Amino acid sequence: MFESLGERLQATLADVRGHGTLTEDDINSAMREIRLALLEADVNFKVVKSFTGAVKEKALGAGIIGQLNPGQQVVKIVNDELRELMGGESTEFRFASRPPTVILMAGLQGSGKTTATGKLARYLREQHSSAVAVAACDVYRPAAVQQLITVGGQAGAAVYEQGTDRDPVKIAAWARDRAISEGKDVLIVDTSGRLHVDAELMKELAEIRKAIRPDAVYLVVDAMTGQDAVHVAEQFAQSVDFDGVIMSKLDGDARGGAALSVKAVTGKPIVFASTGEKLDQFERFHPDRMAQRILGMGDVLSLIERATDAYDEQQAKELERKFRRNEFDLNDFLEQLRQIRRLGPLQNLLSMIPGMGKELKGAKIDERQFDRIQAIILAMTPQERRNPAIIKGSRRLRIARGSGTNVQAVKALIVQFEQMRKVMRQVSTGKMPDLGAIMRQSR
Ligand SMILES: Nc1nc2c(ncn2[C@@H]2O[C@H](COP(=O)(O)OP(=O)(O)O)[C@@H](O)[C@H]2O)c(=O)[nH]1
Ligand SMILES: [Mg+2]
Repeated sequence: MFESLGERLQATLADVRGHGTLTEDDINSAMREIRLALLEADVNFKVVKSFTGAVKEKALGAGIIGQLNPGQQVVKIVNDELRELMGGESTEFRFASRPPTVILMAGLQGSGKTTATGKLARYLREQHSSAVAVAACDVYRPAAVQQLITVGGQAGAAVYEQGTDRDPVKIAAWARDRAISEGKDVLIVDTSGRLHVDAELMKELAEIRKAIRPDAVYLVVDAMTGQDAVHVAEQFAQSVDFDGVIMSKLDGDARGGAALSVKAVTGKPIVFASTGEKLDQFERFHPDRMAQRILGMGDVLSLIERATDAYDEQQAKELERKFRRNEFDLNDFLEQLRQIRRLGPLQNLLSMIPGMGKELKGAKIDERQFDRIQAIILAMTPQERRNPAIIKGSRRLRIARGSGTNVQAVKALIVQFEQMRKVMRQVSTGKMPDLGAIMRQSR
């Protein structure tokens, strides 16, 4: 996301940073570059104007002309202004004082509402252990109900639906009562969209809103539509109104304009960002980290947060103990693999590390290799996983068949696992492994 905007801004700022001293002309020409980069990223032109105006004013006002290291100060000013542009502070998901917290999803058809409903349900279950229900109020397309049943199920949410023959306002009210009686923490109401903002859609949303009195209305907008997304948000803000934006499809070739303009134009913050079709490609939106990401400072904070989610200290200690006693087995290994995968696609993970983004753009990580390893381990008996040394001839063949791989792959996995175990054991007992010997072995 934001690749070309990021590259252009980074190039401009690298240029500014390279100057020992800065003249007003230097700043003017940097502002021109920044303005072009933002316009090209489809940022609203009024927003661009006020943005570059603010940066310039601060840069000149900071008295940096002629000073040492003025370039870095400009980078900081741009970073701070980008953050403010996107709303400054990140917006918390707020629970109602009395459950269920009711969320109403709104947005045009295809904006990503149903997907975001599933993602938000999953997020709340994972991050807050919430009992979540989702309600199917898009009754205009039979496939929409089915889609919510699918994603809701994947997200581990209860799906409240009454098919397509009922008034969506009635379904919403029914779902709310049911969420209360079933003691749910959160109810997320998925609604139908239209291809364009129209009076009928607004009326229906207003009626649903009146019937269920949601604690928050989230507008889902498609980042790939750039300025159109912002325009849609503006229209919603004027009629139904909403509390926050879920920016979808920030992956792919989203140029960033929508994400950068929507707060300034509508006054509503982006609460969540959706970055792919999979349910776990969803995160809280942090303006500060997003600014750093655009400027290529790497989203280190985001990375750390995700890493600690999936891996707690307790487990680390337990692991170390196992290594020391040589009790680490293939079950533990499988768990480790799952932990890594829970962090999301490796490609995403790597792009968050500062300086890595560009270099890895061309590289493809073969995620299927992980699937193969998992499949092999899963095809083993518990006994074999505890003690892979017993896996010989016929067992190897059975595992290869069971996992849809071949004997070589099974063999290689076991050899590599044994080597890793040996190294980890030496490390954890304080003995330095003989790396040279390991390299020779694995050739
Ligand atoms: N690449 C990408 N696709 C998405 C994202 N969110 C939704 N989609 C896709 O966009 C299409 C429309 O999404 P859907 O949730 O059905 O939109 P709705 O009509 O608003 O409910 C589907 O094909 C989704 O898989 C996202 O963050 N990234
Ligand atoms: Mg839908």
